[in-house]
Amino acid sequence: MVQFLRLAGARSLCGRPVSSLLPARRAISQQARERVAALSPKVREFVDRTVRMCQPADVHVCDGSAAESASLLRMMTEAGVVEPLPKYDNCWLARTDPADVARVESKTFIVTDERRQTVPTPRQGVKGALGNWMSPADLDSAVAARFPGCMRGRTLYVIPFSMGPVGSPLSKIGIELTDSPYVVASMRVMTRMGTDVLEALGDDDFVKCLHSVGRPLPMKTEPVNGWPCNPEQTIVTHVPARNEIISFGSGYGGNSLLGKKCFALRIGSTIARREGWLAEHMLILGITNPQGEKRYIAAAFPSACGKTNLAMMAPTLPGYKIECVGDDIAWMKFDENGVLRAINPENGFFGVAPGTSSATNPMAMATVTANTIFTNVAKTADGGVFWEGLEREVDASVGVTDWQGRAWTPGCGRPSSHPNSRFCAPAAQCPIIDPQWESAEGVPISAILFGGRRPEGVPLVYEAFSWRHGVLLGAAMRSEATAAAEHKGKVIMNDPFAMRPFFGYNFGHYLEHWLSMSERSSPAHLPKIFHVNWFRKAAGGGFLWPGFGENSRVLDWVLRRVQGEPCAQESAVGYIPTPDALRLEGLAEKVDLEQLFSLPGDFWRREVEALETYFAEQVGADLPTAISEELDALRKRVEKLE
Ligand code: GTP
Ligand code: SPV
Ligand code: MN
Repeated sequence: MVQFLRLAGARSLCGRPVSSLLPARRAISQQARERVAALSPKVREFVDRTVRMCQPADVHVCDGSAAESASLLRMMTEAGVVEPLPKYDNCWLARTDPADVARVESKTFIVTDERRQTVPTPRQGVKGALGNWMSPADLDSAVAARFPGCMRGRTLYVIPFSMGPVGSPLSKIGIELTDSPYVVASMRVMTRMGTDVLEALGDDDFVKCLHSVGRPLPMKTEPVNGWPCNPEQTIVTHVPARNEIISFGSGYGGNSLLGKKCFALRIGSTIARREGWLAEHMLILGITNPQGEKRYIAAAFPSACGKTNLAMMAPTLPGYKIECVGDDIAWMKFDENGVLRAINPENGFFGVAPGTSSATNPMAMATVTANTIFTNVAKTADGGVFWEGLEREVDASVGVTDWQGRAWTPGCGRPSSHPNSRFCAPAAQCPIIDPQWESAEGVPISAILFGGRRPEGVPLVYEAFSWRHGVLLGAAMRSEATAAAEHKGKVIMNDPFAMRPFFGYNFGHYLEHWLSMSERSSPAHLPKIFHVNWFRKAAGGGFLWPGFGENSRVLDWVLRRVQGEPCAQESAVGYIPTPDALRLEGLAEKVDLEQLFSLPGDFWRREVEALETYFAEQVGADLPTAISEELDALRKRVEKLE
């Protein structure tokens, strides 16, 4: 049984967490020393080095057990960091400091000797928007300015975790050292974590992940909402050459659950480039048609653009079945037969709460009723959760407390939940989790979708003419800004491959890597590439397409294309469905197909121009010739549009 020596006795006095008042301890307990001594020499060296620098009061090596998690959650409850939600089974609510609610792209860096390894050289006078570079020397000073003594009075947790099923040839192991028990509880949901990972690791190398909330005890000022963080000093850094991640100051989401965006995408994409595979911001779903034929599809949409929803979709088209492999990240590799095999490296869903309801995503709703940690949602007086989108199914008259702990009533003028509030739930609980979701060799991918929020001009679906054209579709992705990062307003932003915040290396080199992938396959096996847009709006403002379960109609067309059905016609942007090819029978409301598929010439000429400018300003000399040739060809095709 685990013991949380110092904080176990901390009780909340008048709502004030006592933990912050405890004096720093000098010595690490004997028990902790023994557990650290039992680690492999490489892990021990990492822990020892971190203990010397961060000076925690104690060290706890996580075993990943349910008892350990329960004990941590109890301790956090007593300290006022989380509270139980008695309406459900083992569910918890955390409220953060309102200054720590999303990923911080502006404070995220990739560390390489040369700037150009990390980012293309933007045109002079233009600010680069494809990631931030930091030199190794600057990283050293950033670490020296933040980490010494940063865990004083706190426990350092050692989290051994596997991205991907433990032991799969496609999986990778990391060790996260953190002073946040919330991170431990969340990592247990999001990754395979614990003693069996240490056993699988043996003496091998691993991705080193160091995280601190950056608030040693005693704290000089009380944390807001009992959530320690250090927004002024926040920094999220990655060193591909050393497979190392160092994150300071934020306890939230991708800033602190380091297996997710930091490892699985940023460091992951650099490993993938070296080893010849792809680490992508993509959902993976299985789809079975009425004839019983099953295929797998991967899809890249930017943050908060519908990956979780599509991955768990309840299809309205009769006879179809959707099963979920993953909702956020795909690691994909062509096998010896040229088939693209994908695994979901994660073990849970860290999904956007607002908008999730029994009407839009019943499978997600069924997933989050047990063993789930909610962050920054509202709660009801009867111990349940509430957020925007649940108005029809949760009785708000019982009394609602908003995500900042204030009384909330419908129509009061402010949202009950933060727009980037999240649920963190075990994937295995999803009622439609795919039987192959933990398959060691991965599932075979037949189609790749790219998409985003495009209120104007971009049709519901179109298919790339070729792999090369498909790579342009990914490179040309744009979308309305979202609440998942620190952007303001609804501006249309370039978000190539939905990876702009997550590239681990120069985007131009990433494009070369994608282009080269077709050589690993054959026309019979190479996935077809599509672009989708559920978010086109009518002149009046409403969405032209009902979305959610109705997106099965688009997947039906995609599947028929994969099977070689001639249900497509050429357009300026790619193949689009022939008239009547899209199955619309049974739709509750009539859809204006003409508007949904129209290709306004002015819009597309502006779009191509904007892309030319973007590539010239942002990618410059690193843009592969194949991509500029594809864009030239698109320009010629849209010149003829009315
Ligand atoms: P991250 O976890 O940030 O990567 O986001 P995500 O891509 O998984 O997005 P998610 O599925 O959580 O959807 C985000 C928002 O888009 C929610 O508010 C959904 O209700 C909304 N949404 C998802 N699918 C559709 C759709 O087909 N049509 C419309 N109109 N909205 C959708
Ligand atoms: C995203 O922003 O794409 C997310 C949430 O999935 S986070 O883990 O914070 O990156
Ligand atoms: Mn995401």
